[in-house]
Amino acid sequence: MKKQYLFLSILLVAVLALTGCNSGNSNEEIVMDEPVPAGAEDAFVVELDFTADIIIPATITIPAGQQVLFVISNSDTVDLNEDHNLVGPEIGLREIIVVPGQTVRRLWDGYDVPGEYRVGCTIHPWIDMTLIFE
Ligand SMILES: [Cu+2]
Repeated sequence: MKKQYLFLSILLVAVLALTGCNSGNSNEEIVMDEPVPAGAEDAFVVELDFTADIIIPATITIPAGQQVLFVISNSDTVDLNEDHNLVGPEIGLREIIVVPGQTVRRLWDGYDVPGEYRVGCTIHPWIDMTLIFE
C-alpha cells in the first residue's frame, strides 16, 4: 500500500513538472495578431470577438461540412482582462485560447450534422454563443 502511494506521488510530481514546462513553452509562442494559416483559401470565415460579458455575435450560421477559418479577437483588455477560450465538445471543436488584445486565426474542419450547437468559454461559463450548421 505504501509503495503505491510513493509511486503515485512520484507520478504526480512528474506530471506537474511536465505541464509546467509545456505552459512555459506555449507562453513564448503567443502571436498577438496571427497570420492567416495556409490552406484557408476556401474556408468559411467566422469572425468573433470576446468582450468581458459576451461573444459578438451571439449566433452565426455556417454551411454544414465546410471548413471554417475562425478569426477570434479578445477585446476584453479592461473589465476582466483575462484569457478567453472557445470550446465546443459537442461538435469536436477543441479549445482555442485568446489572450487579452490578441487576434487568432485558426482553421477548423467544421461540422456536418445540421443543427444548433452551443459553444463557449470554459473559463467563464456564462459567456457563450450558438453556431447553426445548415
Ligand atoms: Cu472567457
